[in-house]
Amino acid sequence: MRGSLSGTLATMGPGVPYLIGAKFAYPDRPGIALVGDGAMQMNGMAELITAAKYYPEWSDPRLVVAVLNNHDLNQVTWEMRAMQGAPQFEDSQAIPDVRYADVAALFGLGGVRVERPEDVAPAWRQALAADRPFVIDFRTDPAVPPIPPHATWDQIKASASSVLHGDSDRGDVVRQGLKAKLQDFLPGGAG
Ligand SMILES: Cc1ncc(C[n+]2csc(CCOP(=O)(O)OP(=O)(O)O)c2C)c(N)n1
Ligand SMILES: [Mg+2]
Repeated sequence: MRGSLSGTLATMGPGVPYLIGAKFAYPDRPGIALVGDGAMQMNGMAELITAAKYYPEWSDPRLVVAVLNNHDLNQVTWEMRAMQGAPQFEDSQAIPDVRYADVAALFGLGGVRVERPEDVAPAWRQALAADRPFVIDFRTDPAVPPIPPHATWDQIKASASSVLHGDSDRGDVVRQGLKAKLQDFLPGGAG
């Protein structure tokens, strides 16, 4: 299995185009893109038109786009919390909900919206059984910290300070942060 990532600059937008490129290189294999909702709004939705145009040429038509729909430019929200102790600045960070599965349907593709944990596995099964490109719209929680377990003391201190400075998500941030820390100590946890 091969993965590609525009990692050094965390570039938004390559996910769906990279996947379309991968499908031209390996038209006989299924391909999956994991994309943020901000990136999906930036160019991913338009690239679905490209996928719709070319998939009939691929021997395996499976191209799955999984959108992590947290209504937020979340990596930067967390960067501001961890580096500057700044509470979420909604005017620049919040982005609107879009029904990505409905957009896929508009282009003649498959799609489903997932709002409950028990619907995650069935959605993947549906996407991987589809006879055409498929979009899974996962509603996700912007309060789950993407910070790895080896966060530095300064980053932890700055994140805590953003909560004290009135972050609009502060209750959820504290709850999700504690949950992640507890999982470190449980058998099978990430720790
Ligand atoms: C083209 C581009 N524009 C802006 C940025 C700065 N940036 C990095 S991550 C990010 C937010 C990404 O939001 P989203 O796609 O919704 O993913 P999330 O972090 O919420 O999972 C931004 C604005 C970037 N890396 N690349
Ligand atoms: Mg997002």
